[in-house]
Amino acid sequence: MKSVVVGTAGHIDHGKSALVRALTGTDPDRLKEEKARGITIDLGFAHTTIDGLAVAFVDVPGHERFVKNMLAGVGGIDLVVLVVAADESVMPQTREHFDICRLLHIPAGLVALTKSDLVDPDTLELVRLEVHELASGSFLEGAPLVPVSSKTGEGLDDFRHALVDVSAKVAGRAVEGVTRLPIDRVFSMKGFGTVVTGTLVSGRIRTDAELAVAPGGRRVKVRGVQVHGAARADAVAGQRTAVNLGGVDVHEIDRGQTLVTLGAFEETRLADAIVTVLPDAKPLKHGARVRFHQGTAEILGRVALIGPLQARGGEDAPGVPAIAPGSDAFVRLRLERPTVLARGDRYILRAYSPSVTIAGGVILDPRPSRGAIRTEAALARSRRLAFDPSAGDREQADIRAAAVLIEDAGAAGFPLASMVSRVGIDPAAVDARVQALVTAGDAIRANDVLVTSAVAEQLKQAIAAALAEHHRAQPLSEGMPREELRDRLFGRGHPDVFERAMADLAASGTIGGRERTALATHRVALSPEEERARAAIERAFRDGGLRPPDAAAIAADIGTSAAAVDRVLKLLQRQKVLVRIDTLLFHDEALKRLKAEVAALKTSGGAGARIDVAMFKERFGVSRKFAIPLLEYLDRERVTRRMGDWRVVL
Ligand SMILES: Nc1nc2c(ncn2[C@@H]2O[C@H](COP(=O)(O)OP(=O)(O)OP(=O)(O)O)[C@@H](O)[C@H]2O)c(=O)[nH]1
Ligand SMILES: [Mg+2]
Repeated sequence: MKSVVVGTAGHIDHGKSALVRALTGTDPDRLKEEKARGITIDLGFAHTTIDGLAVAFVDVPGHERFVKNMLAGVGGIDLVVLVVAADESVMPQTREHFDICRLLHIPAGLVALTKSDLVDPDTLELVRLEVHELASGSFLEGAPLVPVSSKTGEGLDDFRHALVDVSAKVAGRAVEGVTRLPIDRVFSMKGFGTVVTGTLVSGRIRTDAELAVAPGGRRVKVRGVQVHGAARADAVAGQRTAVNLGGVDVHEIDRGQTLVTLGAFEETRLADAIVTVLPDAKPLKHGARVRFHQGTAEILGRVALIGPLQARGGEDAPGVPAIAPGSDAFVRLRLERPTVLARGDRYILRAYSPSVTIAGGVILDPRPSRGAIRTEAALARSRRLAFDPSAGDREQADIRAAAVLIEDAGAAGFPLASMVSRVGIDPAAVDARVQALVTAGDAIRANDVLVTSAVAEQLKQAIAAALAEHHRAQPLSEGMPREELRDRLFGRGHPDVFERAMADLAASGTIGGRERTALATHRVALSPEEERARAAIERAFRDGGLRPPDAAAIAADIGTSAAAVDRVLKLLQRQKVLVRIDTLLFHDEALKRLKAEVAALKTSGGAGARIDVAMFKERFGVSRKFAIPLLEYLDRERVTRRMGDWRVVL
């Protein structure tokens, strides 16, 4: 069954609650005080089925003091019923609620001319004209305008038909997206515990699911789900939903928090956005203190002006002092408390005092990094992030925005996971969008992060330059240890980005080496003196076999400096020509031969399978000074195993 969430809107006493009651049989005014005073104070809820369409109503208060409650209800609605009493016509909160709906880009709606029983046809016609004028040029232009009387029931059937017609044009919501339920009510139910309600704006909620309450990140378990007053296995986007939560007390949750998929959102206190200032508001000044309304949350904050959407009259000025009524601009919102936001979210701004609605808009980047905003660069960045909120297809704009955020991230990389909340891409579409960015050359993927091609290129150049410098300074070194190279170049970058650059450099044949990384063109360059030393040293160690020579003696013999001999000895060790055992150096060939000969003792059988120090000394013609370290070396190499005074050949 298709379901829609319908919000009421309109001036106080115009018959919003009475209409909902007439349509559903439920009085949405549930508070004692509401019944006593005959006005709506907080949100009310009721549901019904019309021609196979499940309709959930969110009834809002008309009183100007309770607009903040109205705002908590209007966030998730699919369509609005603008209620105008025929005996009073358009009044201040008719306009304010209507403005809010426009700023929030509520996609569809219709108008109920209530209390039709109280007026004559001429008056009704006059009200009709006034509503026409109000709606012209808006999403309500051409919308059904239905006279009704909740008292006599006249017009209710026409209204139901009109409501079904309008609902048919409402697009469904992202059922497969991340779960997001802005909480509008929290209460405790005997035998159940904590229950929260709200309009599920995306994703689904299953019984037994683990979710988080954000901000705060509190983990909760879904014990049960209700839609339209009936228990369900799950609720899907677009439904009014009641969720019974385990693991949390009713006092630990408030309206304004959101029930979300674990880990899907990062909390934020900064957001870049487009703002539209209402025509009859005062100019919105840089630094103005405002009330920010999004979802069911109201948060105090300040507005910083980045600049106009488009350059005007050839003049492009970042950091304008104020936004004129009726125009729009790029702003950075600085909030006094954290919340969860996604690109594409609509919001409303009300003045701090008196609290009247002054502006609204759409979030472009819910987690910008701090930094100067009243600059040409910040303005240019905002323009690249912008999209037309009334255009349905955001794909191209979102890919453009992703490119900006990937640029912002630099070498730290932009996590793929942020494509969902920061770019507003449906999780199911992330892979395709990433592929588009990679194909277009806007990004390079390194495991789970993205960087720009420019950053990847810079990093590769920096690696090559660092290696070239290393080779110049230490020509006898075969290269730099990988870790040292990474620490040197990449203190603040993402390790996967470094690995990707290294892999690319290796694949293109620019670098090589295993334990140490070197430019492929690098050859260990010996000076003539070093070359002479190398040849002499290698010969001396090869000839020495298991009785290697003293390095200092060689230096004296061939008349090279001790420093050159030292460098050559290190080189030969790195090249594994010489092998260090304790304080001694042996030629690798001598050790290999030794291992083979000892191992061969086993196959010759008999007592040969065992050996002690004396036998070893005699057999290999070495003194104790060499015999002990060599035998221990053989133990380590698992050629022999020590058993008391003996060693068994393995
Ligand atoms: N004669 C007549 N009276 C109506 C009609 N609809 C509502 N009323 C009366 O108008 C008064 C206000 O109606 P509500 O439905 O509470 O108005 P509301 O728009 O919900 O008011 P708030 O929620 O406080 O903004 C009540 O006394 C209703 O009985 C109607 O169609 N005809
Ligand atoms: Mg009411």
